[in-house]
Amino acid sequence: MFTKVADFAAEWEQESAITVKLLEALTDEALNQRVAEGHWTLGEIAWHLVQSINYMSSMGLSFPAPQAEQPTSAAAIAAEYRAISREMLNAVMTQWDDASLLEVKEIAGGQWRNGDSLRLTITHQAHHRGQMTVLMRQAGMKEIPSIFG
Ligand code: NI
Repeated sequence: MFTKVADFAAEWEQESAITVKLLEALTDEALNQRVAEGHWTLGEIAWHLVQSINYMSSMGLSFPAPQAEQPTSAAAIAAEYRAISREMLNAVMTQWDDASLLEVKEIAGGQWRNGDSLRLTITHQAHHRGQMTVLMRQAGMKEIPSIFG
């Protein structure tokens, strides 16, 4: 978990920049690539990344929500991500201090310290980025940014 806002801020800057790179490489054609019949499309996973950041508002952070509907273009999803990832970071830096990270919130029946939630936000995003790069290959995309080499 994170115990210092500054540590989260530094890591979020790096991690969200990687996600931006990936989302900006997405093509509209690739958005419909599915994991498997009945499972998410690449576009849905990309949009899920935006919405999962918005979920941080349930930890008591206040920042603007993304648009309600999933955008139809890859560029619009990337733009929503760029906005909300910046807004969330700004909210953490201005509305929380290091002590806030130790506060516990009840989420889905579990007890979560805010510092745990911030850590999970980063891990969760990395998990879905991995899915996205596979789907981007399956969609025939040639230009896929390298993530961690
Ligand atoms: Ni998820």
